[in-house]
Amino acid sequence: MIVETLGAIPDFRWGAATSAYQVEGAWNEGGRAESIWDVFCHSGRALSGVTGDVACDHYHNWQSDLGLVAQYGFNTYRFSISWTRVFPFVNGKPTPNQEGIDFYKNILAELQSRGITPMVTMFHWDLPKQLDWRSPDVVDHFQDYAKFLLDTFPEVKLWISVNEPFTFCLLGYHIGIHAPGVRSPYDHYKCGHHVLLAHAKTFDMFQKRFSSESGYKMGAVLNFDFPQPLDPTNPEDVQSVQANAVEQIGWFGDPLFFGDYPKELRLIAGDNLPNFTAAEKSLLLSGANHPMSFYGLNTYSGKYVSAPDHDPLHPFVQFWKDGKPIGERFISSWLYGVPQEILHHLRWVNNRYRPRQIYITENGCSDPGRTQLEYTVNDWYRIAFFRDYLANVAQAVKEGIPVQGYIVWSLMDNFEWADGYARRFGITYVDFQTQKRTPKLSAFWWLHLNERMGVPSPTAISGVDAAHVYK
Ligand code: PNW
Repeated sequence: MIVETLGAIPDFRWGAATSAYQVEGAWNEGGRAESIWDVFCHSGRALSGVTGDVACDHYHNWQSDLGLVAQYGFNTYRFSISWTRVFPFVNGKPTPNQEGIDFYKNILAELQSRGITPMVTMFHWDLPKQLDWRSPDVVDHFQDYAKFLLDTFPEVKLWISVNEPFTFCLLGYHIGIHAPGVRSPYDHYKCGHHVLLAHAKTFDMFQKRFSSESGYKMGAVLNFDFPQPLDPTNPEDVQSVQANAVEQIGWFGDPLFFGDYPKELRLIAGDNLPNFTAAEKSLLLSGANHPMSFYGLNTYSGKYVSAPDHDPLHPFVQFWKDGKPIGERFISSWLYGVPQEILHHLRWVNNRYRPRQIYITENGCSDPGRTQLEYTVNDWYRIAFFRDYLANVAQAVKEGIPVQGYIVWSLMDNFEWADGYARRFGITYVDFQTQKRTPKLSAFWWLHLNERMGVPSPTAISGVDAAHVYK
């Protein structure tokens, strides 16, 4: 069903993803300035005090890393641009940095020569250390940066404004386990407010510049792990599923598609949830209910929700029931494989917002246990994860949901934020001592699937072709 259904969709994007801070390293090379993640890690706040200073050293290995994308048969590569590499603050003023620009120009040229479409994220969490998402001036800074990117990289047609605001606002400004490490009761709402305005202003600028026929598209990436009611016969537990989706997806989706926050979120957050001015509301609505060319959907796990206090608005989240986990357990504490959640998730987003198109911009898993090479390269569990999630994506497509792409997280093992290097999401194993890359079994599976799917084979250059990975 996967091949018949998804393989039949014209111009479907099959890809693998990375993000700048997680793979590049070279934190102080080529005129790159510091981001909030440099500051956070240098103060020892990621797991075991590790940093992204070197990570996968992709800054020096980019060419062979792009070779992997081609070898695995993908037609799309999703990556992010490091804001502080291309547009750092110099003497207090954001200034283009030619060396940084050249780094991405080379990547884009290589992708083009291999026939791989770039999908570029403007912001994947590495904010310049001079900025703070709680402060209103970040909105104009983001827009200036976005305009600079559109001017500088006209060869990129698929853009993502922001990646997972739910995660970086919550973990960065409320729970404090991500940069900038702020622990506060309500600051995540300020962060979210400015992210929403930053996307809306940027998309408005984008739409005025590129007609919908031009092939240029911009989306925002929202993430959620769709729950099941702990007790499906209890109406309050059932209601808490809806409440949880509204509070997490609706926090961002409702202002963008409907012009304001969901009323449920206001009930929870009260005056701590900022208000949009009339001008901001009309900006939000100026997209005529289409505030993005595509909805970028990231998803990983399942979970149970319940309303033990008879209050579905404050659901209780758990992963176990009757002594059994909800799905296959992975080493990331929040990750349980529940393939049908992606179908429920897609249905919910499609019913509520009717986006023009949906790209699954991230889906994947870490390992169930041991992370040594001998064990993890035989990642049959990752193959099963992809297979079962994709079957549910195919079902969504059969139901008429406009899914237009599926991007694997991740092309290779990398710096997994607060979890450092102890969680490996790659389809390529990375030895962080030697920087050697080893394709995992799942990479071979993807090559096979991409071939069966009829994904046009990306051009092999430098004498490297798909057969190379079998050696
Ligand atoms: C996403 N959580 O992050 C990001 O977009 C990626 O950069 C990341 O590597 C990937 O998912 C895997 O984690 C998340 O704690 C980070 O629930 C943490 C959480 C969720 C998503």
